[in-house]
Amino acid sequence: MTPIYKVLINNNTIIKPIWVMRQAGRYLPEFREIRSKNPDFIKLCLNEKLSAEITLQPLKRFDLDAAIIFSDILMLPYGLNQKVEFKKGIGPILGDLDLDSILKLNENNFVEKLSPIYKLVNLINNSELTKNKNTIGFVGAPWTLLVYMINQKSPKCGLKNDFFKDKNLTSKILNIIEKFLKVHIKHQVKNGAQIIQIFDSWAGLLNDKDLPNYVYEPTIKLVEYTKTLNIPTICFPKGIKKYKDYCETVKPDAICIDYDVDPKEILKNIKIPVQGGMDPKILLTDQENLKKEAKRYLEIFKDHPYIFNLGHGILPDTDPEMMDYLVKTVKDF
Ligand code: 1CP
Repeated sequence: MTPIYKVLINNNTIIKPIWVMRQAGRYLPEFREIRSKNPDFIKLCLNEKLSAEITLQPLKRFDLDAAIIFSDILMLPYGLNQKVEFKKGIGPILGDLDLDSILKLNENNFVEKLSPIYKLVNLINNSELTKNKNTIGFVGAPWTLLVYMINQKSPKCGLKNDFFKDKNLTSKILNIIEKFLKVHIKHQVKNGAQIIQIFDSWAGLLNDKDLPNYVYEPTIKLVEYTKTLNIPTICFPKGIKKYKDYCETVKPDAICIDYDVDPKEILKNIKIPVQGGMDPKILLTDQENLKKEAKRYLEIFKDHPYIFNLGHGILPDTDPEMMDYLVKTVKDF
């Protein structure tokens, strides 16, 4: 059994496996090299050979316990025929949403459009580099995808004023998102994804009273669906305050925590395996500080099933040497 499965399935508290969100990405010069020759990010995600190479880049450098497929949560709206572009310095820009055409879309067209992603999962799962390691597939949570699809750009500067105006429209879109997320999960699993992480990067935009409707209920359906495939889920509801409530309601196999939550509170209140937490900015400081912070998390979760990770994606300015030092620190613990 892989180290991460030991934690997720057997609740092993002795080993502390590690993988890092955005481990394949802009902090690696070998990634930037491929990226500079491939200005169209969506096309890059649909090139399974290059995506596989990118996915495996961090595994060639560091002793990580999982590969997370190089893809994006916004491949879902792309698969639903909403235009998605990534603009340098701005981020994602999405086209207008055509509900009628989305309602007419069938599963086969969607799977056909995203088929390179499923081929990518297969390539990763069959690589020598992922032996005794897990292949992690992922999706955006329904709420976070709804945010991008309706807002049409990053909500970094807030949501459109009329975001919640048409409740009928939001509920219809949520249903469509949920339906196709299940399809997307099914095909990743069919091709060898052994864990599904659900990224709810914008859960923190909601008031507590709106969490059940937009976050809990739609996510429960995905977690339950993934359970029927015998695959564990890790949920990352970034920015929420009520992690205990979330875990008791959504019941994922593990919870990924962000850097704003107090890990001691989590330890006290949460029974399921925990992942992540350390602030990615720590990797921009020095080795001594990095070791101290990494050990703080490892000490706190010493007797709890814990997968080491950061509290959000590794930052593009990170020195790969610091990542190396982090992985070694965790492995030596
Ligand atoms: O070179 C570039 O400019 C591309 C940057 C980039 C990368 C490396 C984007 C654009 N996506 C990715 C890959 C990616 N996205 C992965 C790869 C696997 C890995 O972790 O190594 C994953 C898991 C994602 C997931 C993702 N995409 C999330 C959820 C996690 C998170 O960071 O909160 C989100 C919100 C996105 C949307 C997105 N894609 C890209 C950007 C810059 C963004 C965020 C835009 C915003 O600020 O709203």
